[in-house]
Amino acid sequence: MKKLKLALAVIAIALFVNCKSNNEESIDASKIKTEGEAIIAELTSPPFVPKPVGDRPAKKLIVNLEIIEQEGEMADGVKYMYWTFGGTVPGSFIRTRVGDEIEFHLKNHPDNKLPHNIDLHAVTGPGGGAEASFVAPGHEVTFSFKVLNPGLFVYHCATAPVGMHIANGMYGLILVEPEGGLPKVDKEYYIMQGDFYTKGSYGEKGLQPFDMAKAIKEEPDYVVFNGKTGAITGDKSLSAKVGETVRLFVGNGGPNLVSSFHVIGEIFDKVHVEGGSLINKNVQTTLIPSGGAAIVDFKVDVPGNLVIVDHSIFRTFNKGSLGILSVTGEENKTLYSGNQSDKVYSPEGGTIQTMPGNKSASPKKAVTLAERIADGKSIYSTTCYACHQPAGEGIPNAFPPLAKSDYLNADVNRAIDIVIHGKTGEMIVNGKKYNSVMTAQTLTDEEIANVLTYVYDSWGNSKKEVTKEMVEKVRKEKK
Ligand code: HEC
Ligand SMILES: [Cu+2]
Repeated sequence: MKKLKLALAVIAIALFVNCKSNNEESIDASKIKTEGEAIIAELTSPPFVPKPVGDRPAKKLIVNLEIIEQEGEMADGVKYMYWTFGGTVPGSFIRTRVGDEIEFHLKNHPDNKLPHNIDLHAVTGPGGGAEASFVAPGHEVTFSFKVLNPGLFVYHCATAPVGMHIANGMYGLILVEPEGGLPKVDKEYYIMQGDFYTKGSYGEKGLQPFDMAKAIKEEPDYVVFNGKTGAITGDKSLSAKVGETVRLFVGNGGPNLVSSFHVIGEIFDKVHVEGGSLINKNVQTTLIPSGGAAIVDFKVDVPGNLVIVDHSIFRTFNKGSLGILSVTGEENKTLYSGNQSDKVYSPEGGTIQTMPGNKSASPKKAVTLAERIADGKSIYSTTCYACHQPAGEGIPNAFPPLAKSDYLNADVNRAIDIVIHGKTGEMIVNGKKYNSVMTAQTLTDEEIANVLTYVYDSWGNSKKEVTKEMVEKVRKEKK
């Protein structure tokens, strides 16, 4: 009997402690009083976010958001008529804290053609504000709400046809920080995924109208971060230094697709699952529903380009959902060594012993030019062709052509360097702009010589022979 009582007491204490740790959630935010003068909310364009709220008290916060319908560029040479909150896709980032009273001014620019409104998922009230905020071109509406729940929330237009307004870019994020703010980090960025439906297929030039039939079938031509391909690559890449903590506020505007959000070469230390208060740790890929969000925190420990993707990976390589977080700083060979050794693997037990690191013992040494080309062809068909295509024709806007490539033919050392080290950033091949990522190829110098000789010998290229010595030289010069 005594034992039973003791057990019950332990359970009771455990429950009590448990309740206490969830206390943060049970504060009645509707009772938080605002203090001092009203302030005007700082709004930012992606990929930037306003300053953290820190320990400021709850306030009356005035948000001025302007709707602008304007033509923009979806991809190189591909124009699209975007409908925006604040002139960008996603719309301006709004940062608040629990208990703030928001006085929301929604302005519809007089040059716009259509009425719009806003549904903020952070609003407790009918339509998330949509009913109160319906606004015609040349008008401004005002409505107010108190933010009660901490978290990262999507806002979007909810004017009929709702799907079309969202598909044209009318979404963004509003962050409600808890009392005292989120834990401090070194870098914060704003990313939002969206799917787009155009009359022409991926990469087709000119002004592309919205395609309702494709939207209904949920077959987008573009799946992108921040409204267009390449919005966060090349010189627009996100950046951080080794040792810094990074926080990404990630939203998914949809209208249709769910995002399998992943950063290649990183593990999320912390994820606010679905943008709420539940924290998951040590996450590889986090699912972000359409109309949902997540906050992901991680520390960057080694330098390099981290590739931000929707891991439904055809979207990344063929529809545009690719971004870069460029990390600079000191290498740490204990955390990541890079390629340490690449030697001949012979399951039957080879008779030729290979010295570690001595790549010249590769048995595939070509003697004649014909042998070099034959070996290069087989390397090409296993290593390069998935991206550059069987006849070197490439894929428009994704992978540049190697066939009759002016870029390739102009500079052999540059081509060797690209195959050794990979390449990212803008390049122009045969008059077309590419801004993507080619991963470094782990090939021996001999193999690189052979595959490039094959490429130079094929498809109307300039018929150069690339030798192992040439590759070695580039490897030494461009470490
Ligand atoms: C994962 C896809 C991928 C693979 C595999 C790949 N490449 Fe690339 N390659 C690219 C991309 C993307 C670019 C453009 C990079 C940029 O935009 O900065 C590129 C650019 C190039 C260029 C310069 C541009 C041009 O068209 O002349 C050469 C040369 C090249 N690659 C050769 C190769 C060779 C040879 C191989 C095989 C050993 C190979 N690539 C494998 C994706 C790939
Ligand atoms: Cu709208």
